Amino acid sequence: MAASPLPRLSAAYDGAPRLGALRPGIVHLGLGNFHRAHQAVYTRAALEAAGSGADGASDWGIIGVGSRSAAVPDAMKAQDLLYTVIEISPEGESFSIPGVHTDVFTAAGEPERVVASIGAPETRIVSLTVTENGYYYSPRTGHLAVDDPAIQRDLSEAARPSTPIGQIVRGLQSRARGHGAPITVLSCDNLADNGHHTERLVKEFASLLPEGEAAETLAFIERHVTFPSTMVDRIVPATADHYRRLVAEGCGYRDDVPVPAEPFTMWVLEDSFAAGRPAWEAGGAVFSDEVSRYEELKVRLLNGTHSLIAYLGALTGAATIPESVRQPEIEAAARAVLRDEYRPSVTAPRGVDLDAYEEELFTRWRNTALGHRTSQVGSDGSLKLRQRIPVPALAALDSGRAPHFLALTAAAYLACLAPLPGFDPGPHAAAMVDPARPMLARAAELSSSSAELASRVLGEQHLLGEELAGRDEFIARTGELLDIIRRNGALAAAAEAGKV
Ligand code: CS2
Repeated sequence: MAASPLPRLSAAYDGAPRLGALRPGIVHLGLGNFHRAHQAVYTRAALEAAGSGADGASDWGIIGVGSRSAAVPDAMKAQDLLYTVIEISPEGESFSIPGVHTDVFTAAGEPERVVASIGAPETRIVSLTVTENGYYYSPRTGHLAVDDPAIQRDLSEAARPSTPIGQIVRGLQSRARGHGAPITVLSCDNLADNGHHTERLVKEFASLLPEGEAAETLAFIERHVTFPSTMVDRIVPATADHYRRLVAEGCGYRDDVPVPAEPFTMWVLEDSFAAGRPAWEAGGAVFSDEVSRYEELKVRLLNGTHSLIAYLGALTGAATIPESVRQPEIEAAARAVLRDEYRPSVTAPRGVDLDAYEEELFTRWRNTALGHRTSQVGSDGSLKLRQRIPVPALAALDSGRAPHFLALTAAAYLACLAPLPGFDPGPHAAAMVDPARPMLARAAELSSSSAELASRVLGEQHLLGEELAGRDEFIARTGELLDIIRRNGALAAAAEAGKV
């Protein structure tokens, strides 16, 4: 006899965790797993704490805007906009349903609606998780990529913008022309100084509008828009069938788009909101005047070390971060890069103990139940590494120290992503997605040695920014370590990197 199909999440839902008459106050760009397991969970806690639980009303519901793929929006719509967050620790799983979205759609499908939603008077926050890739800035200058065809199109075609910066400016422009109500733009991406960075790009885009429009929009931004910086942290893998099965077994319903996440979660924000905010502190968010310190700490110690673990691991055949970091040579390299090369470049925020922070990171990375994939962390390295490596590498070089393990990170990245004759980086490296692949393939084709490849990619192509492009000793060390990886493997390079 065929097993009877499980009820859908929406049908099985008894309504208990459902918030009352929820009204949208936030438009969120980037309906990925990270947003769904982070901001949505904090918002849930805020709404419950505000007494808007089962029967109350609340004005901080979220309109979730996906970029292209309709898969998550469609699945959420089929489930009454609900989905499950599975918190996964070695001790077991726990399940929760944030239920804070009031609508979801895709920007590619309904571009006018993105502008209208950001422009609506009831919208008081527009938040973003669009990844490093979504900001359309030149890594060389940090300024808006004005020559990018997508930015050009968004500048000439007002109604249907496709880039997040274009969408935000067009939305702000409609506020400026219409009701004039204030709004906060809240970047939640892993970028240094993400608030100021976003503010700069928004203003640069606005200043390129036709003269009168530019002046009107910029004046509105100056007076009525704030851009708080934030530090976001939670390891959130991609959804896979395994997680759908966990929900079916643990909850007895079918959820097509559950989100797995580690138990750890952290959110630090500047408290400068132009039109109010949910009481996110109810979910543990911290409002601080030291956000940039938290952000540097996180982007370097966590994300930077994570990249090294991902690339070395992938090269050794490790599918996941825990499989990678349990290899003694990789753990030793991770500790060395974190302690000796990232740590000297940060100042601990008040009350943060860096030794404890480091130990907690290793505990998080060892979470085998979560199975965060090396190919996921290794993807988009050409954009991520620029946020992680250059500042600490330059600081080390300037103080006379050679950052061997930062060079090893760059070398392991090249070994994974650049097609090298006679070298197979394995399936996990092959699964990494990166917009720089064509550039790396060309550079590999033109290079007859590891040293030459390192010099083309870091020197000529500025993979790690302009300043590091001029530091020959860093580039030469990257080439040497790449050569060791090609000849003797990633573990040998990890073991040898520090022995100079
Ligand atoms: C990771 C991050 O993919 C990556 O580059 O380092 O996604 C990391 O898991 C999160 O930033 C943790 O907050």
